[in-house]
Amino acid sequence: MAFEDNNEGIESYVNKNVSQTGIGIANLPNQLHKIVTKKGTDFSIILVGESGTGKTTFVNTLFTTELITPLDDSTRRKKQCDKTVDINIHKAELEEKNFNVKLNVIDTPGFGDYVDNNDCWHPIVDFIENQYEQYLRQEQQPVRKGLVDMRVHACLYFIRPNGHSLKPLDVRAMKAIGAICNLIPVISKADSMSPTSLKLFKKRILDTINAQNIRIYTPPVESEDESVTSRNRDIVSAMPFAVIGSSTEVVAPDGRVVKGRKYPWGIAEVENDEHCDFKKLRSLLIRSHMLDLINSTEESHYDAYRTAQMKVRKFGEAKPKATDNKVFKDEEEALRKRFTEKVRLEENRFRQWESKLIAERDRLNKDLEAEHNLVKQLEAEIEAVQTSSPGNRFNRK
Ligand SMILES: Nc1nc2c(ncn2[C@@H]2O[C@H](COP(=O)(O)OP(=O)(O)OP(=O)(O)O)[C@@H](O)[C@H]2O)c(=O)[nH]1
Ligand SMILES: [Mg+2]
Repeated sequence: MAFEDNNEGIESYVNKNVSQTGIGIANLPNQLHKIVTKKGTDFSIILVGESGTGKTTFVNTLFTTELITPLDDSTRRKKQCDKTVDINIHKAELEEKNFNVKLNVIDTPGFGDYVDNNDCWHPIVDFIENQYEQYLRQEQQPVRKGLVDMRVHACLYFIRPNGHSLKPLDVRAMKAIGAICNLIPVISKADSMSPTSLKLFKKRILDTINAQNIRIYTPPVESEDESVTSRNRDIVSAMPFAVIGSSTEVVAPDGRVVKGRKYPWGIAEVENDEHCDFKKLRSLLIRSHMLDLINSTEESHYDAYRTAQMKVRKFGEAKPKATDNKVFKDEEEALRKRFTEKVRLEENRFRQWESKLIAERDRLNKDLEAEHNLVKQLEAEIEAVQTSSPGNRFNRK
């Protein structure tokens, strides 16, 4: 049965039997002491990274099926006018040797595509927190059977293989996302770099991650089994994972048919540890550390969210809107006070100015009246002088 993808929201589950060789989820019951095999588990991965970094190709390679339809390269950047990051959820139910995984792959096309990418990771952070919130609300219901668990267990952050280091956008987005879920940095298109420059690039990225205090997922290494410990060491030492994505089969010089990319100079193999870390990342995600990703989400990230919410909310109370936020309210109140104070001061200044003007007008009016009276008086005097004068021709008869 073919997978469907849905650009508008959640779609119904599609049953899928993974290819005969399988992808390794059958190993999960060995790790899962707590999760009942029959019930299976929910597992959600979010893909973040700039357009064209190879997110879709990687996921389709990982699950050996076209889980997400890739965009046409010629139209990839045409949706820049939308100005928002899309959140597309692709659901699939994977079955392998009677073990079920309800897989949710959350794709985020549009990330970092615009001229102004300020805060473009906010919808992603909101999405992750909303899943915690929805789970929290369900947990608080009297009947908790059939909980829908869409909590994100891993965020694969795709880094463009530019050879320098993380871009400021990457640093800010990774900081915000790493603080709330298991962040796994991934260098895409490893075949576009030489082994030496890839090594240097990885080092620079790790240095930036440390310098900027970005929290990334660090898988537990120690185990009672020495071979497991050594495999885990191998996985950790490869971080940040450099991957090659390709669902195409090519023929290697020695005749093997492998997943890879064919170049005039040779073949870049997906599942070859000499060429990239695909196998290590796949192992971490769906073979060796799926349980740890699920547990750390539950015990660390979700628990931190739950604790933070319980400090500011009563039991069963809805999550406050951004505008109900106490900090926001305090700021609004302070702003209102400042505004009122400013208006009051301006009003006072205006009133003083007005009364000054009135006083000045009154003073001028009084002066005018006095001048007017003086003129009248002088006129009367002139008239008196004229009538009483002997030379006045009107007095001669
Ligand atoms: N050389 C090389 N090209 C790759 C690799 N992975 C993907 N590509 C190519 O890169 C282009 C983009 O790949 P997508 O998987 O569609 O990228 P995306 O990150 O999903 O892009 P958006 O959906 O636009 O966000 C395609 O032409 C792929 O064939 C890789 O490992 N190496
Ligand atoms: Mg894509």
